[in-house]
Amino acid sequence: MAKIAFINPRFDVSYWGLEHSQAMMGKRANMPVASLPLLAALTPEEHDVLLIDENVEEIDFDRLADFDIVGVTGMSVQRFRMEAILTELKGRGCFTVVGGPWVTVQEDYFDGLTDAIFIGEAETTWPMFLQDWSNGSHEFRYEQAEKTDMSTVPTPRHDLLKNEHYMFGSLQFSRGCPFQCEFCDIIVTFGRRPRIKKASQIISELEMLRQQGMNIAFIVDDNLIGNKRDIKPVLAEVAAWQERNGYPMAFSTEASLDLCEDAELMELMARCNIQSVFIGIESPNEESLKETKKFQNVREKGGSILEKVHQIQDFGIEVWCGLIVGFDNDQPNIFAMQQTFLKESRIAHAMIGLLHAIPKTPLYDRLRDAGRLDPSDACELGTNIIPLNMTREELRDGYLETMHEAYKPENYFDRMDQLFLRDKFTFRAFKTDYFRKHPLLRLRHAAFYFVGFWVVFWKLMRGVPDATLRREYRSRLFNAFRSRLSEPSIYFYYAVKCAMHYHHYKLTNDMLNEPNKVVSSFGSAKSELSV
Ligand code: B12
Ligand code: SF4
Repeated sequence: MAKIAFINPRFDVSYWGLEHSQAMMGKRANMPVASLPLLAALTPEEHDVLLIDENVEEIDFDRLADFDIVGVTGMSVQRFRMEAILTELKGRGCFTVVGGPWVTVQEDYFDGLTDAIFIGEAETTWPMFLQDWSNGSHEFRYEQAEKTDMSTVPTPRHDLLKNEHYMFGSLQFSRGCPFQCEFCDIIVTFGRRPRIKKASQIISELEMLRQQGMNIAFIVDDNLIGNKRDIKPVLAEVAAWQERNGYPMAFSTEASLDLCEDAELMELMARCNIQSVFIGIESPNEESLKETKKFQNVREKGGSILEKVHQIQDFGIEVWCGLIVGFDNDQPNIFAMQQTFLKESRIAHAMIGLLHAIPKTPLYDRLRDAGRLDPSDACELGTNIIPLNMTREELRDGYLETMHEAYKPENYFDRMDQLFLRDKFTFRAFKTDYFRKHPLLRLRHAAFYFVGFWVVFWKLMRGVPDATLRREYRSRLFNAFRSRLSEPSIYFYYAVKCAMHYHHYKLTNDMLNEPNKVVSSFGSAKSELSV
């Protein structure tokens, strides 16, 4: 029997982390990483497992010195903190192992700090390693010969997480994506053939999340609709579960833009109560999309990107998006193009990022061969790529300017008001037959959202230090309240979006004040390594 701990290192402040809003909402992190509870479930029962998420609790290094194995996970943006934690653990003589997205693509990054590394998925290699370790004959590098058969993945041990500190839970339906974007490491690691869990597995997981008091969850799939045919029956069963249980859960997820082509799929998602989708739109510049092989976003049928986004919104699913600047085909006017696109998109939340090259991707290889990669690990300029049609400083400054424009209150609320007030967006999920036939459920939801609205309103008025912003939120919220009086779900979400705006706004302004500490997808500048 071994004592095993898994650690998820803390994230620096980022667009996604919503750090500036969380404290206001009484939470410590947006969501737990999905790997921790899954690794616990993959560990045979005879071992003791402790999960530590540094985003919600301190790491007790003294206690860890007693553990037989300490595993660390993490993605690129966590690499400096992973390194610091491993250094501290090694200093205390711990046996350490590392897995997850960063070591998968940069295998030698933690050399000297770890006793074993796991490349890619670990459903078979983790139990195999434990067996080897028990026999005293473990290897240094583990990589699965075959991709994980998703129908065998156990229910993650959500019960081992400190769920009360998260805004929402996480769960996974599928892995892999059929597309071929040049910058994407997901297809390098998880492949282009989407693999989906059985509905029964997902339902067990939903039951578990419910037991843990979670009623909102992010479906962490790379692209939920990567295999449209096979995901439909799974969604139908999840929708039936929601109906049987009176819709206890609400979801958001990630999907590709071709979602708009399939009304049946959108209807199933709505019936599951998937309320919003994050879509990688990346660029309104068609040449850049072609360059990066994001062909699914290049206009063929069904209209322009904007029209496709509007179709999904008009159906009743909210759209969030990712935008990238820095492609070879991007000229300095790309920043204005992105701003215009966003303005017309009615999308409130856009994660604007600098193109960066992740090791093992085709983009990385191409730029390395062209001598256009900055090998330095520090990222004062926010990315490791050397752009073609502008200087690195121009790219960084254009990125900051685009973020600034996107989250200026007047621009953000203009997008919100176009969607929610002018065009009267409603969540399709609340208009399905089931909801129509269950007035009591409608009433319960309405009461929940009504109370929720005032709670968030109160938190905003107490938590936002800037009086001008508070005034802006107050007037916007009263306006939303008045315009959508009979639809509490809408003004509740509007209030939540004010809280999110505060995070984006503060993050952007902090970056503008210190441009050499730019926060990006590649991580914020290496700051301090001490534990
Ligand atoms: C869902 C998701 C998000 C969510 C949730 C993130 C979160 N905090 O959990 C959101 C949307 C918030 C998000 C944000 C970001 N993300 Co993200 N995200 C994903 C996505 C699509 C799925 C992650 C997931 O939950 N997978 C399911 C779990 C079960 O899989 P897993 O973590 O890989 O774990 C398995 C193995 O890796 C292994 N394993 C993992 N850890 C360990 C540890 C040990 C010891 C062992 C033995 C094994 C092991 O075992 C598990 C079972 O097989 C991945 C793509 C992907 N498929 O990995 C990108 C990904 C992880 N994200 C990435 C990035 C860069 C980001 C952002 C910086 C934004 C961005 N894209 O620019 C921010 C980070 C900010 C933040 N504070 O979270 C990159 C990381 C690149 C890299 N190679 O390091 C990825 C790979 C995709 C990408 N290229 O954009 N992300
Ligand atoms: S659509 Fe998304 S997940 Fe799929 S290859 Fe492109 S970037 Fe990767």
